[in-house]
Amino acid sequence: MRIRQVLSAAALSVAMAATFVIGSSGTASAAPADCKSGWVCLWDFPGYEGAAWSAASGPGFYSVGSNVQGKVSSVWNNSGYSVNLYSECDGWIVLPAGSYISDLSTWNCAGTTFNTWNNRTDSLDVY
Ligand SMILES: [Ca+2]
Repeated sequence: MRIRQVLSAAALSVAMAATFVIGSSGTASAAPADCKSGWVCLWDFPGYEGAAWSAASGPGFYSVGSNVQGKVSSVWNNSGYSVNLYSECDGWIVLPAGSYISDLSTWNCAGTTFNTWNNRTDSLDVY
């Protein structure tokens, strides 16, 4: 007995994960300018590279997006507000309007077993 299977070729369309603001993501020349005016942008990698998440709703308290949860390595505050970054580290990082940090591993994470703020940011306050 022959069992004939007809396999429809599944179209493996890979939906590119829409990375909101980063029009030129993946380029070696990533820069804070990739973060639109009015946005607070967070990236997986240092130097504003990799998966990104942003908040553009103005003042408020936000948890970082799931695509960079536990991953944030660089940040740019291109909003007109001040921003505090929070994590399990003691204290917080204050980002005045227009400021950025290209590598959070250069910031000491006190009060924990973690050495730095790299991949630690889990929420932020825009005010
Ligand atoms: Ca990271």
